[in-house]
Amino acid sequence: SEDRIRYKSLLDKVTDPDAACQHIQNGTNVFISGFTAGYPKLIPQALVRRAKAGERLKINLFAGASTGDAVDGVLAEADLVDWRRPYMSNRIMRQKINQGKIHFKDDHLSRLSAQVRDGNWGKADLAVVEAVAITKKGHLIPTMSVGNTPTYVREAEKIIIEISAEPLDLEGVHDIFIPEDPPYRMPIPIYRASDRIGKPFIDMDPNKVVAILYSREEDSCAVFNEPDTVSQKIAEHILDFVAHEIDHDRMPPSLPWQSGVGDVANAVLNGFIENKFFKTIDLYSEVLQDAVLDLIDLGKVRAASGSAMTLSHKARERFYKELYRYRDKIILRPVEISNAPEVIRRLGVIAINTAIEVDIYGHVNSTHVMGSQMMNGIGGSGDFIRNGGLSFIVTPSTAKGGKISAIVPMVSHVDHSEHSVDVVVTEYGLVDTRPLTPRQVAEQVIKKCAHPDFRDLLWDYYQQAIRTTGGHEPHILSDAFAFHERFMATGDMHEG
Ligand code: 0RQ
Repeated sequence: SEDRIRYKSLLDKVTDPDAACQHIQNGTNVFISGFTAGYPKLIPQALVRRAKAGERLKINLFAGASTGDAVDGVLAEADLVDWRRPYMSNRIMRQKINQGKIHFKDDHLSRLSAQVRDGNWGKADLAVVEAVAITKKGHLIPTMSVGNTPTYVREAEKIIIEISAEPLDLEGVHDIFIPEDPPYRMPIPIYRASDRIGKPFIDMDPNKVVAILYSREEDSCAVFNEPDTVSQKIAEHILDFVAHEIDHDRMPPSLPWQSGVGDVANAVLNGFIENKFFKTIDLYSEVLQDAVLDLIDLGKVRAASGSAMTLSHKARERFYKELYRYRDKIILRPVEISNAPEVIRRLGVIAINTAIEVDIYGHVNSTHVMGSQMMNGIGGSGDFIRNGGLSFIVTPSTAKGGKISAIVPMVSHVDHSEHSVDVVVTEYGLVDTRPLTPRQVAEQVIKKCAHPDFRDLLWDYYQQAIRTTGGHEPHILSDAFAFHERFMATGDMHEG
């Protein structure tokens, strides 16, 4: 245990979860580590035990982004959460947010740490963080994510640490840098995805530590499916397009890539494996998934920068076994750095993010099903789409077994606008909107991206809008949501 807690005087803070959990009361603002991975697991379980024993309490829960069922799932189920920020992706939590039982506000992930430092989220009562070790000087070595943890640890009045059994070799993977706050902010000095600008640990005042727990719990990350044909086709369109642009000297060959969450994102990265055109790539992304390890093994990755690693169980074992080899290539940063608009713009990141629906003019809904029901949140998609050098929006052309068209006349909720989106892609094809007027975008998106089943309906709407209303982006306001209304009435966006 002394190789994990090297700051000796903290050894007597080691306790059990139920005792540590007493630092949480009704209304406590709890700021946890975790960004798809690296979240605390013992304290949430202890809270659930208290709820089950009949105690009535609710906390305000702030993380880096989504966490596992072991946090968001169990806490939501036990009605322990009043407020939750930011991004989440748990089914039960989503239900309670949509019922108005959990308060949720969706923020751009890049902005959170600064907002917390400003005090906009309320007092940072307690940070609960997972770490592989506490250094001799009392600093923290995080686990598989960084997220907002550096700021949470700096701002919190009290700190509880869950010491994980993950390999100590993780030391050196992280690059921790907290920028100054405006108006005194200096440039964030990242000029290449591979640049390291900070320290390999999170600065911590050991006097704030109130409890330390030993944990053998593991992250349970969403397992990504093997790419299906739809995802593979979308990935092919993207790689062919970028190769073509590079070939025609319209972009440099070395821009770093960001690939969002989910199956399409993984398929794009898998696409590099066989691809002959792209020899080596840089990743300046948010979450690094399984495919990154394959690409490193093939010598195809120069640097992979992100805020977290979301690995399947199998990939995680492989990563841990040969960390000494992967460690040189992988850099985990605070999310305010991985997603920093300044850096994304400077590096000219090629950004690939998934939409729920896209409209004929290229506006994007990433978050709300049928305009009302929160799915997960905007996450980092806005950070990357708005600031990337080339921004792809991808979606399968249909959802729910073909009953829903992901290309609609007007999006029922807007997260990203036509001004930020460069290229729209489905399995049927791709439209580069940059040289086109909105009317040209509409024509091409309907012809190339929409599912053949929905092309006539979309075309009729568009033609009628031109005839009746006209304008720069013709719309018939009373008809713009007919697709959605039909689905809500009949369970199908097709007509009759
Ligand atoms: O629901 O499983 O209940 O059927 O949405 O859809 O197709 O599994 O795709 O997992 O990639 O999620 C946009 C939600 C896509 C995600 C979204 C339903 C569909 C299914 C999931 P079911 P898929 P994905 C930051 C990256 C925002 C944040 C972001 C997301 C479920 O990618 O949250 O980009 N993005 N972060 O059936 C109704 C439609 C639908 C629909 C899909 N049109 N109508 N339901 N669904 N389309 C940057 C990083 O670097 C990480």
